[in-house]
Amino acid sequence: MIKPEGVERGLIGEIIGRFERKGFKIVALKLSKISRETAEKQYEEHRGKDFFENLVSYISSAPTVAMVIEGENAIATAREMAGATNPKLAKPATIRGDYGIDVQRNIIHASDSEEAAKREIALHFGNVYIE
Ligand code: D4T
Repeated sequence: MIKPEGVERGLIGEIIGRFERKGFKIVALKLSKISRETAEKQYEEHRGKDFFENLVSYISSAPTVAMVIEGENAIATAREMAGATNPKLAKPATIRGDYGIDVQRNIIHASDSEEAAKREIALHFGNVYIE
């Protein structure tokens, strides 16, 4: 998912392009302003943490781009391409290293397991995306 500042700063094409050039196939794509309820579900595992409220408000504040990418080792590679959660620690040539502002405005979210990917695809695409 490209987070609100990635959309606002005109980085949609740049970020999608990185995944395409890496050889992944974009198999679903959606620009939308997600509801607070959907944001809470996406970040359910972080409920109760001190940053949860701010994170949920932020993610549901402006349009985001959700996408499903397909390819070899997609989950681990996408997370490597995203870089460290904190952009200040993320390496150059990673998405967060190149464009991230701070830990909340870190440009991109990437599913961290197959289980999370399945859950998040269903959350954002429902039965529009059929494997
Ligand atoms: P995601 O899941 O969005 O790809 O991020 P990470 O896997 O790299 O990081 P995470 O689960 O620890 O954090 C999820 C999400 O919360 C934001 N966040 C995190 C925040 O706003 N403040 C914080 O202090 C932390 C740790 C950023 C990513």
